[in-house]
Amino acid sequence: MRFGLVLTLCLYVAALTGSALAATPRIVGGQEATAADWGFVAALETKHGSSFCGGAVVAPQWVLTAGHCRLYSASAVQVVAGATDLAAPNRQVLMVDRQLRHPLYRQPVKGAPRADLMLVHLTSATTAPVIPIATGTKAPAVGTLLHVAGWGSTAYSSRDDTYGPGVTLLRQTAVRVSPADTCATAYGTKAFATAAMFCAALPDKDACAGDSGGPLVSGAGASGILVGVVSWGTGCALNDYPGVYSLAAHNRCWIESTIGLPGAPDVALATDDGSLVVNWESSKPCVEATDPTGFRIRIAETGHQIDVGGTVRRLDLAGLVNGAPLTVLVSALNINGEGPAASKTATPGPNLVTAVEAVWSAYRQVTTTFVLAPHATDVQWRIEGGSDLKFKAAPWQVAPAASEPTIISFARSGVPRGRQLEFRIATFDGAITSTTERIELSVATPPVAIRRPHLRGTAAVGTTLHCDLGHWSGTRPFVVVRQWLRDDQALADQTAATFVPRTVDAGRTVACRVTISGPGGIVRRTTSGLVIAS
Ligand code: 4AZ
Repeated sequence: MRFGLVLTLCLYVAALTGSALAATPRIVGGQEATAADWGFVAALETKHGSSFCGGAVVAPQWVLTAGHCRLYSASAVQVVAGATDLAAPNRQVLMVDRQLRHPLYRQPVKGAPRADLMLVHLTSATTAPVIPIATGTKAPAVGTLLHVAGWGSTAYSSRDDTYGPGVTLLRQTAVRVSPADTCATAYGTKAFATAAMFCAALPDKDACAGDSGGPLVSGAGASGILVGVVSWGTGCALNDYPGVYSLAAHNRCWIESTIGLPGAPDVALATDDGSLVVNWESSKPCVEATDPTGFRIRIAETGHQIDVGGTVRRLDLAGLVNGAPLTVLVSALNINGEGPAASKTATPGPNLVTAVEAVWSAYRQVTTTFVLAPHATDVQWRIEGGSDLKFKAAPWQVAPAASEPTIISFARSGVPRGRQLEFRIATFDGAITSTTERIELSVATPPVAIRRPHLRGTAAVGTTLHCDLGHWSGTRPFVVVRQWLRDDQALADQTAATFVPRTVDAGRTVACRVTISGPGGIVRRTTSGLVIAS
């Protein structure tokens, strides 16, 4: 930090140092860094190309830097990754769309931020190498040799509290982990939070203004591990004021939950009348963990997929198939994608309403039958769907509480044949249950004679003749009408199954005309005629 603590503590500095330090060249006190060792280092620049903070590539689209480096809006910032020379013509410049500060970032002492971390999201992936974050929770042992790099000031003058200019070629220096109490004594326990920060120093070597957000690493090159993030300090390379770093390991949970996929949620299923209630909890590895942006719920058997927002924790699935077990998968989503799914299987209780059949009950008439399970309270029901039949407006009906199943039959006339129809019933038990059950009516086929109608009996006066209907296929029910004919003329009132010819019929031809009307159409067939003997 260039401002803030530097100013608050300048009195101490003056008092403790007595004589002001001369400006020291380099990061402060370092050497030029190589891309082989520091490929994961990133620079935060303004759109004019002036670098103001360092950072480390922790995932192809994520750079970890300091919280106090959020100086501009994301659209005003660009990131140079994988380059040590910020002026190199082939340097990789990446756009930024998010700057996520650690949720606990604050400055209880101005200039001495806590949880001084920020994750910067790049609009596209960098090809720069990714540095792993140190495991464990504690700072390395006192005296551990670490290295820090940046494009910040190479000089600081305590005489007039001024910082020298930054550099375009990355510089690095070694520092050693300081004892925590040295640091707490130097800065005060209000400014220095032992668990989350640590100090590092070596004589005349330090990170300085503009190095903030940059990486402090153990090991080198491909075996480098991110241990700290440059945060603040009084001046640079002052004997009694070691550089202060955020402890990366202490914040690993927040970092990993922000740059990685969300974990599988905890899922619980409750079954109800034809429904499943899905409840879940987001897996939260630590309080600072970044919350999922949403959840995805899938039903394996039906292929249904429902996306809900990140604050939703419950989904009611109604109108499910009777008695069939269903597997529900729930996964969490964040800006990095979809996490692994947790799955639970349960069998919803039988629907309150069950579809029995939809049949042609007469020509152009359909009867739909549903059964309501025994119900303790009154149930309202109505037939819905079949928009072409205008069933949408069917009024609610009440089925009183019943200890036995209730049959609901609904007849509709004027239904054109040859149409595939769907009926739906909705029920409402006065509380929450609203179940729908669908039923399909197939296309009606016209009557077709498999065996034609024919006359049985002897064609003689006074002897009974039978009008046999033959055999018919086609969608039932059939309405059958017989008509006896004499010389092709209909005989009034002769529509019974039998006919007894009288003297007047002798020598004439008698036949029976059969009319079969079904939902699929009307067909007429006349038997062969018989000449009546006298
Ligand atoms: C800065 O302003 C800054 N010597 C970073 C680190 C230190 C001082 C200032 C520690 O970026």
